[in-house]
Amino acid sequence: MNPMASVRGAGAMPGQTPRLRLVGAGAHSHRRQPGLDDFAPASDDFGSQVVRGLRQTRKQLPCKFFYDQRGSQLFDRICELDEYYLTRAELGILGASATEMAAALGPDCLLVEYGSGSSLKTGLLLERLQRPAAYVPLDISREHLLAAAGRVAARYPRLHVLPVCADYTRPFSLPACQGAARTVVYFPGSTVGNFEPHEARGFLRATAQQVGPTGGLLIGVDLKKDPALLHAAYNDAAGVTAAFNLNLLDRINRELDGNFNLRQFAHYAFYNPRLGRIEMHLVSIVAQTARAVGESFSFHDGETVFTESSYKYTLEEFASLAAASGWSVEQVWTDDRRMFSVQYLTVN
Ligand code: AVJ
Repeated sequence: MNPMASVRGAGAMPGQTPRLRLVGAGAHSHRRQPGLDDFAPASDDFGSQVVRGLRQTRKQLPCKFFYDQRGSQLFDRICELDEYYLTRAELGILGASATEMAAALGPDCLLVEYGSGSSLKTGLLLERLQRPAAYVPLDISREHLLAAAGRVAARYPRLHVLPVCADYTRPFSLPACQGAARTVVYFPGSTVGNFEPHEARGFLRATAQQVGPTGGLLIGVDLKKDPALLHAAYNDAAGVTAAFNLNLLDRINRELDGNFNLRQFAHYAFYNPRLGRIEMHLVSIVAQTARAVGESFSFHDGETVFTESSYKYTLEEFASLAAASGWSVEQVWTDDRRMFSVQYLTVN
């Protein structure tokens, strides 16, 4: 499938001006594809980070590399699991309160979604926004991004959809958009939990810079709760989370000429109450050596590769994190079981 066809899939015929406006290349983007602002890191970035992570005494791999096409598909399946309460709770909050959220964001806002993935939650919000200036889905997975941008554009033919392929932890510029009253970053899914607290502060400060003094941030934040519920959410019975975690090694095999034996690694996730985070690891269940990027990496029996942190916050903890990073929490919405929160922050 030609992704452009789907991005332009708002009914435009050849020679006709598409109703979907695809403009605004940022200063440093690479136009690998027309209509896409592409800041995606070159693939050697993956290789060098894998080598760096696996050379350490405590081996680790950055969780952003989970989201290749296969990983993004597995993540979508995670969101449908019984045990993975996060997505359902967040969708419930949006369903109940999207009108209030849209009112908080105000008219003519430029909505930028970080890590848009399949843009599943966005419709609820987009439908209630008053004259949105544009929707900018931003994701590291180019194929997933373009497919989702195409679906949003087809569903809302009058909306400007301006996809940006970027790693939002690296510098990038937003597409120019005239007539926007404010820029609001939408960061759902509690992905902020993947950052170490000091990284979260850095990210929040950078986001405040990105949106400017009139900007806002609508963010999903998972809350502290019974560790048994947290544990189950990352150890689903169907093994989808395990497949998601192991896909990282498979991706190394596919893209970096690796020879990891996936049957000799196990998914291992647990809640660390002292640090208030889920830790996800891949445990080597035998002593072994694997190769990738032309290097070899040895593992002791029981040695782990740390693949993801998912921090959980209390409302108070998150408010003080925000305050330390240039933001004020304006409004908080939660589900009745207080599992999850969606929060609207404005720049101080
Ligand atoms: C998308 C980062 C929020 O931490 O819950 C799901 C990713 N990892 N299951 C999370 C994830 C394992 C997810 N975030």
